[in-house]
Amino acid sequence: MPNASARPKHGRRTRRRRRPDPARNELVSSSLESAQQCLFSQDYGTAFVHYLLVLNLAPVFKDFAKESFRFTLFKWAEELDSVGRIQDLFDCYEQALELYPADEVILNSMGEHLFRMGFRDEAAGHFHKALKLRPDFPEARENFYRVANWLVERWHFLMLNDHGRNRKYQQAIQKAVQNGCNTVLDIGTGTGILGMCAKKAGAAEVYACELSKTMYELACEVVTANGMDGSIKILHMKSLDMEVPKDVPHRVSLVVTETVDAGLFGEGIIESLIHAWHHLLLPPQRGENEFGDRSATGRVIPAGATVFGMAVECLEIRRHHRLCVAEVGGLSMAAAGELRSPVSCSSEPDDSMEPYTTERLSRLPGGYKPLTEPFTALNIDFNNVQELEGLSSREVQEVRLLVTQEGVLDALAVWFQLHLDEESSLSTGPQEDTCWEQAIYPEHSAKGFVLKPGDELIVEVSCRDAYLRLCSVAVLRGGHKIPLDKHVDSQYSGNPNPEAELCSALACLQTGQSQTKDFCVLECSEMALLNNQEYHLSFCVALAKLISQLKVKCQNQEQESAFQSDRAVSANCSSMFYVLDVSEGFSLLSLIAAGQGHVKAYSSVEKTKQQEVLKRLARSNDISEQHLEFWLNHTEDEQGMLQRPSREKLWSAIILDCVETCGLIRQKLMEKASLARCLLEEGGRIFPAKIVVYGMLVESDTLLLESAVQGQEPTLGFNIAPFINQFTVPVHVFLDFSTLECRHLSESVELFVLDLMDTNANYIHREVKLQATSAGRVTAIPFWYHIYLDQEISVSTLNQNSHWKQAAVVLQQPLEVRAGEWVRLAVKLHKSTISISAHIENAPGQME
Ligand code: 44T
Repeated sequence: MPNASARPKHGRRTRRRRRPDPARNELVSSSLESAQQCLFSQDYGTAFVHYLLVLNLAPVFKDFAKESFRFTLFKWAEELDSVGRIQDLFDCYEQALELYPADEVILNSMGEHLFRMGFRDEAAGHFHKALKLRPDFPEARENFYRVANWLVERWHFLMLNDHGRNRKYQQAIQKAVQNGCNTVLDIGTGTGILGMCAKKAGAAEVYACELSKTMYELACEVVTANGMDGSIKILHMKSLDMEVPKDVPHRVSLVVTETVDAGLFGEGIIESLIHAWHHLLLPPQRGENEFGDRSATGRVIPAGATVFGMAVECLEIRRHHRLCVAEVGGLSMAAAGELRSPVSCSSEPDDSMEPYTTERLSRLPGGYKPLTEPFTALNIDFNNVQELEGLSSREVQEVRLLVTQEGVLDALAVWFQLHLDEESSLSTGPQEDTCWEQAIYPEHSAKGFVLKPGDELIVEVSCRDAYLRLCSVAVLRGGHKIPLDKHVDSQYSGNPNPEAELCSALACLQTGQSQTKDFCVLECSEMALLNNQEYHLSFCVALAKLISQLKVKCQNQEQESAFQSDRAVSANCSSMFYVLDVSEGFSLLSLIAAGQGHVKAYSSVEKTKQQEVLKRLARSNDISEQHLEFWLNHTEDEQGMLQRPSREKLWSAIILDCVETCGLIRQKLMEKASLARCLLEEGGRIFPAKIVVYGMLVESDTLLLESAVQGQEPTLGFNIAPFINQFTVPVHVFLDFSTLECRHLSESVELFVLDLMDTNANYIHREVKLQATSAGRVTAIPFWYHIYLDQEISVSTLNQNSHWKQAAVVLQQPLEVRAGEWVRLAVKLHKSTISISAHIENAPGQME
């Protein structure tokens, strides 16, 4: 990775006064002149090299040349980016930062490149640095807010606000230290809290490691602020890379860790503990009082865990992981082939698949129905290294679950109890009042399989690649075994038609496809979008309306010109209308457009498998393949995306994807809309035409707990909040407003209108007054959108079947309101980021 902090070492030599050197001065001034000339003639690469030479030889020019140098850098980087010279691009930024290590504009811009390349952590670090250098730098602030979630994940706030969890860990650590565990290692220390607990409990030596750079730096700050910087040694490394005596002088008697995710093993706790037992911990205690001297043995907090599972019916999970509809926007989906979400734990291992996703079951819209009693999937002793090592080689275990309620098998939900020691444990179960989410293993293969009371569900439990895997394989009903997975079917029960099996295997060999992987993967949000019939129907109707209007217009024009010129006109109306769909990811809208007739539609779907699905659907829905093109197959790079088709034709409609699944307006939406408008034929339209943003005043403690460490009380007596709260962001995303625990303090109100057909009509700042309907503390303003395809047809991102989540502005200071009181909201839109501040309106105001 580019190392932006590399700085030239300023030795004594640079401080000594230089004697005038005419040759050098000559070189500097001629290079400076060349740099300016090259800049003028837009030869940015050469200009950049000249500037580098000038500024390295004559740092006195740094102030003078700063603006032009930055401009040159950004232009040159753009060019390098467009031709894919990524390493060169980052090399240039590094050279620039060596010259200007504290230049927030360069840092921010490098962050943007890093982000686009997928280096989110590094990007976030750059934005953070830029913002520290200039806190009022709006671009860096906006970028930082967009990525802060990656730097310091939101669950840190939840965990620090979870007093029950904090206290239990503290007590367990205290007890262990009092019982003789004198040397402690905190693996994955986060803010440093567990390490500090050990020190406070009286441990003689405390070590901590943390692999995230940001968290490591944060832990150092926190430990220093609590006066423990001399007594806790924090290492920025993965525990797996630690060695005795290089990193820790000798083996320790206690490892404390909370490196567990909702699926228990996702943060690599098994691997970390196996390594710790082999390299970092004293040998475990074997039996009671064998050695008498407890300090010579090692142990782990938590001591172990029990994992539970349960089969559930849940529509919300179903619509994010399986295709549930037979028809979408007038298209039959029968020929789509198998579509899967990227979360799968099926019998074929596939690295691109995550075995589980996470949800807080209690907050799922529409709730869930347990179909079985909870069962114990696994018991694991963290103090037994043989058991830890045996996990991955352990046989697949088959568990039989008695079905207690009738319902569709949609997923297996998993949670666990973390046994801190013999006495105390934490539970992440769906019924508990904790911050924990549950792991969800969605069901793919058993499309809509209805379980009945008395059935037995056979679940395979295994541990592969250090993940716990759960897979429903079959149902026992009335003495018969009904397999749930067709691959399992052919593997275990023998195929009833071996000839067909052979043919299909041969076909796969010829096409180079693996037989078992012949499905198309869609993101969960893409799957939910496919299942959203209302959305597609709205587009279908709006598109049909537009095309018929354009046809009428065309006919009128034809008649008119025929009348005027009194001769046959080359009939244009029978020719095509062009529709471009620039939706992100998988979208059926181009196909829906093509289905209108006389439409040639261009899709932006990039992935080959997804293109194949669209082609199959075109064929099966009697849409000529010639009416569907893949736009990105025609253009070299993304920048060419919004160009007109090669022939002299303008677009009749351009479909823009304007709201991200997380609930925010897409970045650069307005720029795209302006560009798109220039490419429309007369009477052509952009879909959507406008977006109206709605919001509401709410009181929600849940949102506060996710946004910052709350309250004035120090956390377990430690001063942590001010440090981690630097990473608070004002806008929360991926909310489910329908299940958010909150009190509504006002009606919903129109906050903002974004007109995409006339961007000049947009304001960037608006004041909205609204009346509190009841008394309370306004802590947040959730917002959502009505997306108007035309004057009449709109879709709301708040709909029950929406693939969109909602976002909310969390106020820095809660605002106390009385019923009937007026609140003034200042709503700002900077680029595509909404910010809102709220004030009590003293004199009763009028609605705008
Ligand atoms: N999320 C829980 C996971 N680490 C919690 O870098 C529960 C999620 C969650 N450092 C909603 C609610 C909740 N060596 O900072 C991280 C990580 C670090 C290591 C050094 C290692 N081998 C590791 C492994 C991980 O440990 C920290 C905590 S891990 C995740 C904990 C509230 N959504």
